[in-house]
Parts: sequence; C-alpha cells; structure tokens
Amino acid sequence: MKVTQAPFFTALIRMCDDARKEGWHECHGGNLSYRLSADDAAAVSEELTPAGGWQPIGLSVPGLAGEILLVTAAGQLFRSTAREPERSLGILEISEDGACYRVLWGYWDRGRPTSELPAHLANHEVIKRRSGGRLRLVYHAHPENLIALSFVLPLDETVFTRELWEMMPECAMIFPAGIGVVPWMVPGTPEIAAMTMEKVEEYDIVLWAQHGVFAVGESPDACFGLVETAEKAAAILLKVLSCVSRKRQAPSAQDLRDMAAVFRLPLKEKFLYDRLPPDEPHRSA
Ligand code: 2HA
Ligand code: ZN
Repeated sequence: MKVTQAPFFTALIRMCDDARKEGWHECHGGNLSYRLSADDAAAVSEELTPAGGWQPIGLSVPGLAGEILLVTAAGQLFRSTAREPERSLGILEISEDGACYRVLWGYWDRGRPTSELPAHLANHEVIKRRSGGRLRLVYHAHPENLIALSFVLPLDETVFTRELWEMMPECAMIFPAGIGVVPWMVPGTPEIAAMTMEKVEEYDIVLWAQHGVFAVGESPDACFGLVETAEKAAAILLKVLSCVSRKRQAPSAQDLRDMAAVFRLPLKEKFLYDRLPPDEPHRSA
C-alpha cells in the first residue's frame, strides 16, 4: 500500500488539517511525530526505502532502536500537509544503537525533519516506556486561549489543572493526570526538551508558557481531542475572567471527587484542594 493511502497516514493528515483550521499552526508553527506500529510499517513497506545514509540525532535514544517514525519536515506549513504530504512529512528509521536516523520516505527537495527532532525522540522514549508502547504521538501546537492564560494565571500546575477541570466535566475525563506547566524558555533547546521530558513522565499535556502546548496520545484523534478539550476550557475561563474577577460558583473539590468515583478517574488529591467559597449570590434588596 502507498504511504498516502495508509489509515495511520490519512488520520495524521486529517489531524494536521483540523488543527490548522483551529488556528493552532500559523506559518511554520508546530510539529508532530508518530511512532508507527508493526502493522502500520508492514502495510507501507513497499514504499519504505533508505534514501541517504545514517545521520546523527544529536542524542541517544536506545529505547527507540529500530523504530520507524513519521515526523513533520523543518520549515513546512501544517496547511500544506494535505496538499504536499511528501514535502511536508517524512518517515525515518532509528539505528540499532539509538544514536542515528535515516530517511525512508518523504522530505522531498532535500527537506529534513523538524529542528525539534531530538525533543520529539527523547519524549517518545519516555512515553513508550511509561505507557508500555500504547502512546505513539508527540504533538506541539500554538493554541491561542491556552497561550493567553499563561499570561494571566500563576505558572503553577495545581492552579492551571484545577481551573481547567472546573470549566467542564470533560476536562478531568480527558486529562485526569492534569496539565504540566513549563515556564517561558528558548524554543528548540536541549533545556526545554529536558524539562518537557520530566513533565511528560506525569502529564499527557504540557503548557509551554507564552508559546504553546506539547501533548502526547495513542492516536491522532486522541491527541487532537486532548488539545481541543484543554483549549476550549481555556477559552471558557478567559470569558469568565473577562466578566468577573471572582467566579460566583464553581464545582467544588468534593464535586470533582464524586465525579471521579463514578467515572473511575485517577484524579490526584494535590489538585483537589479547598478553595475560597464563591461569592454570595446577588440578592435584590
Ligand atoms: O516552528 O513551533 O516551537 C515550530 C515551532 C517551534
Ligand atoms: Zn512552537
């Protein structure tokens, strides 16, 4: 089967297209990588041929030895992925020592993987280990409401997680581990990669303050849905904060515990602290 006809590929293209329609990928913003399953790779094996030699990754990811990944190309536009997939994306293989990669498909016209490749691979190594192989997608986007909130709320995971969970029940269901927060850092550096890796040990979604989000998932739909849910909650919260300085009412910690019991959500107690009681409802004299 051709790569462009494979179900994993069409699902990724749909995600890229949906995400850029949401406005999360201005110009060159964002990147993603997907670790192919054995079935994914077998389905497209006729088109996977090494083009060029092994190149150093710049760090060692022995946990990904022999893995095959689809990774967005450097400098490409998310809005071009559907129209020019072979230019916007590529598929690469990791060497047996985990130190090098070689291209098997795509990256037309001397393209290359995103400059964030080391960060993507390092995070894949973490999520593959922590999920027993279930998590396959690493995704970076620039959703505007979450970015805006990082100017407004303290950069504290207990605050961000609780505020977003309160906005609608879907949030605790979709990100029961909460949301990680990384302060503003220079993009593309080993430092932001290392701090994100630490957060990805615990969280499926991490906010990069005044920049964007970094999310992981088992499929394109799961990962898109995760960012979509957090982003919608951020939009609701910004609306609330633009109307009142203090919410009049909100679900309590006990409300969230009750929901966790019914839906078997592993919500952490560190996010279920007691808050100041809401204002008294307005009463006419
Ligand atoms: O250009 O979003 O953070 C890709 C990015 C870098
Ligand atoms: Zn970015």
